[in-house]
Amino acid sequence: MTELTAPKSSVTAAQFADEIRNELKYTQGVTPEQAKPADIYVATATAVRKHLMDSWMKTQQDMINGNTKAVGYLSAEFLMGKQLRNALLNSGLTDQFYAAVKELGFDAQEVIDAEYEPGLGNGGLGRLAACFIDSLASLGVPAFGYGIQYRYGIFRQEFDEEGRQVERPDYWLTNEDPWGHIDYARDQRVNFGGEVVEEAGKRVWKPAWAVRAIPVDYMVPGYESGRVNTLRLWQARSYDEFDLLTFNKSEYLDAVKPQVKAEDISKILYPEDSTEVGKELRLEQQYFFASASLHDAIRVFYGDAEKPDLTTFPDKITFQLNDTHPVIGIPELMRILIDEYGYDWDTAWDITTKTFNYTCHTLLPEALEVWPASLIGKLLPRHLEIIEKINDQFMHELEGLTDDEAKIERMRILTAGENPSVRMAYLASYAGSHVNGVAELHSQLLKDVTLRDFSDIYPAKFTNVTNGVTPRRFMKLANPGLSALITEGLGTDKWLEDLELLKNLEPLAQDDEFVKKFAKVKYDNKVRFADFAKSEYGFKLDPTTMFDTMIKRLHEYKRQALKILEVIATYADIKSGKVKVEDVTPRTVIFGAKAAPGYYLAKMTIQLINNVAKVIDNDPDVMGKLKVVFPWNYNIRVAQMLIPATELDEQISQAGKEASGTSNMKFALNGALTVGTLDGANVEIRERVGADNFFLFGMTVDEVDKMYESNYDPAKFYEADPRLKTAIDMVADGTFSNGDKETYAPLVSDWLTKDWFMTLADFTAYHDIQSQIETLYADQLEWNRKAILNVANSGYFSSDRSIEDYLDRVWMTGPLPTEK
Ligand code: 26M
Repeated sequence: MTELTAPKSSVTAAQFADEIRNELKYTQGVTPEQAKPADIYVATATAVRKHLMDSWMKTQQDMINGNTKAVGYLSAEFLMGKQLRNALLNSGLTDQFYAAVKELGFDAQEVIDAEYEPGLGNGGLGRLAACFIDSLASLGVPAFGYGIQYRYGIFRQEFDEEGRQVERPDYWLTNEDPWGHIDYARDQRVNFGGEVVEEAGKRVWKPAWAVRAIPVDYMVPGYESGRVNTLRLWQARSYDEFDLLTFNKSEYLDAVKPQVKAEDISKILYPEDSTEVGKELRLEQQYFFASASLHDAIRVFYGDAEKPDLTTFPDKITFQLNDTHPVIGIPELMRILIDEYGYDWDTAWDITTKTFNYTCHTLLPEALEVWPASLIGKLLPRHLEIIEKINDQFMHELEGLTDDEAKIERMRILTAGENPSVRMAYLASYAGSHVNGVAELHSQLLKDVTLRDFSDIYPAKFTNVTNGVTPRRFMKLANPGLSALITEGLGTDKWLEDLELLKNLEPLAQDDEFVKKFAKVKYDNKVRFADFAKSEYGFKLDPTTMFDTMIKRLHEYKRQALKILEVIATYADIKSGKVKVEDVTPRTVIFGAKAAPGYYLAKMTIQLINNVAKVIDNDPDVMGKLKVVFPWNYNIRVAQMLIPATELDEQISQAGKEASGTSNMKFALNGALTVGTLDGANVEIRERVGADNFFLFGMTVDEVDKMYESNYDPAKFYEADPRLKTAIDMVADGTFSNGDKETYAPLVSDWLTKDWFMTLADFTAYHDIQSQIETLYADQLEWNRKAILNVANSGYFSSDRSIEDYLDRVWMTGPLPTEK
């Protein structure tokens, strides 16, 4: 770890208050008397940015002038969450902020609330990118995050009267964005369309239209590292080039059409996160940010030199492809090197293959991006030629490596036949230096199944890097109570930089006094969440009940259906008297999930959960025993409130489907116990925290495979478990739809006839584990002991450790040197 640390800022609260006043006056033109919380927020953010400026500039200088290879993290999504408190923490100004704001006569919470959360991501993949750039900066590794500044982030979710999801536009830039600095002078031109012609023996791309890419820079301050990296998000603007011919005919609206189209490119984040959308605009987005970012990196390291020596490019920066979304960057770098800088194919290929690495985040075959060659040809004709040539070279190379013709055929990047398409994961696996999955099990399945042929031929490329989360945001900021207790228990706060130190909490799990303090922190967090849920959503939560949480995108494979069916069955058990009211462990079941707008069954599941919640809430028979709430518009802010308040965490996906999961790590680090399957990173969490401290249930990957082979029939499971039958019958008979039997018919029919993710097959096991959970919960001291053991043994799941693994296994670089 780097020696260079930013000591807690020496600025006093009074000085910081003056800085805020100064910004109010000279940047915003308001007096402290006129100021509203939103003004104080902007002034504070502006002041904090100035504090970071020297470190930011120095980090860039050290990167450009030194010999440390930088990292370029190419990602279509960065789900950053609010910035203010994180920036204050990392610039050592937190205490000064609270005191200064008080001095100015404002409520700090209102100032913090004035920031609008940027939702520039769908879920796990986008949040991982945000954790990774935090860790890169905290470790002092020079890095750029490169992505898109969407005008509209992930939709704002509302529920209508019937409990259905309604999507509202998320116009997050309605107010000032004090963190983003638009750098007009460092724009890039991104070309599209047209044709390729032969000129003097060379293939020359004559594009038909172009978009101006303008970088918006966000500072990424490291924690105690003295380093500040850059998140560079591109905004699409049009060039001021009217179609003069049309314009002269005074057809104004037609003349501005291309301009409007250009600006559409960065307008919206696609809310689908698994099924292939295959939309032209999406490919435009991908090329837009990949191309701008590669040109930007060349400019950063070589200036505007006309003939730079780009054979050194892979020594300057290594690019990580966050899933297939930026993979079009591979043929783009080939094109830049060959067409713009005159390198021959082999040299360009050598540079390109040394430059890129690829992370896969899925196991669902339908989520692997495949683009029709015709679409690529229309939008990027030169790139299609290059991809064809890469494919030819690849086929040729394979012929030298294997005699298995079927295998060679299976591995085609460009598929054969009438309507060929380009498999982006294959392109990345061939052209990239390294390919990694995001948890042990996932990486193994990639090698054995999804990318098996590639791993057979290029075994050395494949590796694993288990995901991680940043303890700064998800412990220190989200859970100040637990953080203080950990610091007290360990006698140091160094754990925030070296999370494995949490291991030293282990003996304290046997110290009843400590366990009671821990329980108190958890209880206070539950009260805090209950207060928040009251004011934000109007929910009445009882903090003495077990808080049982399932937060993640709504997907069939994640099996929110399994949870809600168990809730329904429990409800029926209480109603029928099968379970005595006094034997019930009172639970508050909390869901948070957005469904892709076009995902029919996922949206229907949301509707079902909302209506189960309503029916239970209106039923005096279960009052105080069972409650279901579904806070709408789950986002990072809600996560930061809810995770610390949770006691039981649901990670119940079908084995072999969740690549990793990252909320499972956040929960363990915040002292929740997990009920989960052997899927994704659950496997590693359980290994570390100990089987006794984890509620395992359900089929394994092998059992799942066998069940598919034996022609899985969900109806058998429906018939075999009376509780399951009752629950499904209640959904079917209109109990949760005012008697209407049609409302959930498609869902019920899917369960009984398809149930692709085997919710029904795992139902009985999921119910059986509940009595273990409840028995342990009845003994609060034992429960909390186990919760502490989860915290103590989860230090591995810091994103700092993930980044160190990437540095060692993939990027082969490290921190900038520090001055002694
Ligand atoms: C693709 C094409 C077109 C439009 C959108 C997409 C797309 C966007 C997001 C596809 C997938 C996207 O995200 C997938 C994702 O979040 N995967 C999750 O990644 C996490 C971090 O590695 C893992 O922990 C989760 O298991 C995995 O589901």
